[in-house]
Amino acid sequence: MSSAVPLTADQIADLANTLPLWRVDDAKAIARDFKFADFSAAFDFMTEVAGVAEVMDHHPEWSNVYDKVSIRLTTHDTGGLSDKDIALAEAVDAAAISFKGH
Ligand code: H2B
Repeated sequence: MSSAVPLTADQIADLANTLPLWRVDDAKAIARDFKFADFSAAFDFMTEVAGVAEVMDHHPEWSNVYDKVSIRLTTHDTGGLSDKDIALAEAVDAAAISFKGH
């Protein structure tokens, strides 16, 4: 598994354009909140993301309350944002499209 490459300051400043659905948390993490039709849909979404995270060997910090899922992405190995957070965020965005009601 390739090691994570930290984002540059320019890449972090450009996240509003490259990942417009995510907010940047103190230049250290990105976060996005989801709302689904019900708990079942939320958990199905989490199951799909969990599979992607395992394949990527890059894992979200997240929480679930009934139909809501909050995801925060940061790279523990580098202590900040890396290319792996962008890749996982893109995969999360793609997974979310297939779920209605968020
Ligand atoms: N996930 C996240 N979010 N950050 C990491 O630094 C990280 C990870 N490192 N998943 C991976 C696992 C590392 O611990 C393993 C050994 O590859």
